[in-house]
Amino acid sequence: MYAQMIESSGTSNRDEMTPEEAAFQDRIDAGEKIEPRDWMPDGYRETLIRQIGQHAHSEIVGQLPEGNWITRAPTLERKLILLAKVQDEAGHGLYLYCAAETLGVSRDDLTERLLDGRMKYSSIFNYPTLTWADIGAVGWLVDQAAIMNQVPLQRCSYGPYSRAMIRICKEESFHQRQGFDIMIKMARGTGEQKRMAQDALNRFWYPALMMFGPPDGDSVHSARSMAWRIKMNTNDELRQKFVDDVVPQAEFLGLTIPDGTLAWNEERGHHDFADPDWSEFHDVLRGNGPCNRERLEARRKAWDEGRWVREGMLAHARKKETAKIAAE
Ligand code: FAQ
Repeated sequence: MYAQMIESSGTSNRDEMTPEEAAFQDRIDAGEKIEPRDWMPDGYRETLIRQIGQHAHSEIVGQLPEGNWITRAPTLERKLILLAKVQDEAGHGLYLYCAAETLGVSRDDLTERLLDGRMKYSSIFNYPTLTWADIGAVGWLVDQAAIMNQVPLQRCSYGPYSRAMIRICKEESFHQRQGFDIMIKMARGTGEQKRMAQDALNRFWYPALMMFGPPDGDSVHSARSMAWRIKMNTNDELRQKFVDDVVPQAEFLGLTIPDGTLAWNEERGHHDFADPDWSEFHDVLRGNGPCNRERLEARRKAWDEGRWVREGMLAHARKKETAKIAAE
């Protein structure tokens, strides 16, 4: 099916390519990395800016639902671990903004595109973290979904993005483990703790499935992005892999995935499962999720209140540069 979509998008139709585009596609097909100074089609550059920028915004906005629990973590050890995790997410955002900057877009521009609605961040961060068990569910499910998507991206065609992914994936693995560890404690704790763990799974299951994007038939960018190796798998392939991995983990925890249709399909060698409510997904993307307004407002406030720092840093850098030129 994907071969057909790529064909119909014209991406792999060599007859329609300019000699430069054909040579570029040959490099991609040979598994070469594209570096910032290399020639690239405008569409390749724009797709990368969109995906990397959206990814960077997700890491930064993703700090908000977890940051919300730093002061309320149940022990000092949990507080330290959560603090380190949230700090890692900030670092991931910065690596990714740097990777996007190599494509000729500034961080200010990317942030403005986010704040005025031209760019998105992951739908998952528009859901609230209501209890401590939600922090476990975010690490277990959200980080696991993020890893599932990002491990293949380590092999993507754009050098700076693939290298950023290598470092990010190492840290995400630790994040997933800390989430699963919280879930083990909660699921094996008191009856009330186990109920909280189940409730967190109930609320995060379908939003986690939505992280992989719309079903393949509705994914507007997949065919082109896969031909360019900006994306390595389809949305449905990764969603299936996630479900297959998480089912035994939920069994280990003694928790029930909130999907009555979930069953192992011997013929396919995969689990059958129910789709999320895609109308909810599109509604969240349109800005109508439970926390969309709150999240954007927090980003806007941080951006406005940080203006004096950015201006101060710039003035300092300019002064140093002027002094350097004068001394030469
Ligand atoms: N949320 O044609 P496709 C993390 C949009 S990092 C919002 O399939 P594509 C770390 C899509 O942009 C999580 N929008 O799009 C962490 C497009 O709209 P546009 C983020 C979504 O790009 C953990 C439209 O729908 N990871 O969690 C979503 O080929 C814990 C059509 O969709 C990345 O960004 C969505 N879920 O595939 C932090 C990984 N799905 O732009 C803190 C890199 C789709 O035309 C705590 N990104 N859309 O207006 C990707 O791999 C891809 O961009 C996909 C979407 C797979 C997300």
